[in-house]
Amino acid sequence: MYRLHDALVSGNGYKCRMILHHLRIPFERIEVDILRGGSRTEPFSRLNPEGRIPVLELEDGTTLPESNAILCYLAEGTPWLPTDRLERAQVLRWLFWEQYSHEPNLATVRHWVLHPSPDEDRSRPLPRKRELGARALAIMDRHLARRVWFVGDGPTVADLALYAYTHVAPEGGFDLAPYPAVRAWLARVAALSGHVPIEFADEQT
Ligand SMILES: N[C@@H](CCC(=O)N[C@@H](CS)C(=O)NCC(=O)O)C(=O)O
Repeated sequence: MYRLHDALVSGNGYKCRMILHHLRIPFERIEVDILRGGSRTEPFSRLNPEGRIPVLELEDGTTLPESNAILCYLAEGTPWLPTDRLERAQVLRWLFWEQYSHEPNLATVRHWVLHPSPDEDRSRPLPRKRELGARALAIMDRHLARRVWFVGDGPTVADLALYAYTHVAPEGGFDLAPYPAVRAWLARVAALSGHVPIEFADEQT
């Protein structure tokens, strides 16, 4: 059975929980206390030298870090990852974009707001992060204005990857009111059968 090294607060972990539930894949979930350095230990560095969750551990002990790589691995051979060359490349385009232009702004601001640090002054980088986060939401809104899903005719891992930190963006102070297409798409993703909320801890066994 798969093991997912995970943290319920994490949107990156949530992406993996979502696809596992959608595909009804049994897994064991291991909660890592990332807020107290639980992923920065020597034993954990053998799972992921980067010291971060999520990490998917296969039955033979092979480990796969990086949420979007985990999404692709699990979705292979299912409609969640298209086989058509261009559609698959478009999915990858949104997964790479999420990691470069979306998550570093929306997820980081949410983390800073929910878990203020006494040791780090984040007031200087915060306005720029907010600006870039709003820009990412505007790009999504424009893309979704005439589309139901990010790529093709059905939901793919691109939708799951982008849903994870978009739906909790208000926790970081982002107002979704100016992005009606994003709000309608969030509702569509949440209405999919097999969808689970972010802090849903149950495993599939
Ligand atoms: N690019 C990675 C980012 C993973 C990441 O940032 N993980 C965070 C939780 S969302 C973490 O483990 N933080 C704990 C730490 O850095 O010590 C992915 O998409 O999986």
